[in-house]
Amino acid sequence: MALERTFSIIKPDATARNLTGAVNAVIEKAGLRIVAQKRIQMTRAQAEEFYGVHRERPFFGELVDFMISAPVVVQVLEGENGIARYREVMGATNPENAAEGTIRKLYAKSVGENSVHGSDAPDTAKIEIAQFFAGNEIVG
Ligand code: IDP
Repeated sequence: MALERTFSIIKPDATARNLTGAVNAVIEKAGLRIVAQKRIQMTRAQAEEFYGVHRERPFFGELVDFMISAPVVVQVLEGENGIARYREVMGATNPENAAEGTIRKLYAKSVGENSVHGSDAPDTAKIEIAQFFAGNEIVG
């Protein structure tokens, strides 16, 4: 199977607790390669654009405030079946429902402050990667 790329964010709750390396260890052990990575402070406009699909949800304001509350680490991950594989490694959105050994089971604080983002489909992965990385910043 061909390698597939997905977009990942290590969210503010994780960076604030110095868990970037711990999260990356789970990612790498799962066979995904980090082919681009940078630590940034998201602007409100960037967070609103990124989570635009959730604009009408009751938690949208809270989610945007959270995403700009501390730096995040944005990443491109690559692996076989990379999008689905990373969703598996992340675990369920609500850590209470996440499987043992997943990033969210290990580290997430709540359904909102849940440590990581991963793209849910090829078209969104492409859009999300392009929002944060230029082509020459990704080295596979
Ligand atoms: P996902 O991140 O597992 O794909 P989505 O349903 O797409 O989950 O939600 C996007 C993000 O919005 C979640 O990761 C979480 O940070 C936040 N979120 C989802 N549901 C809630 C909620 O009920 N309260 C607060 N934040 C939420």
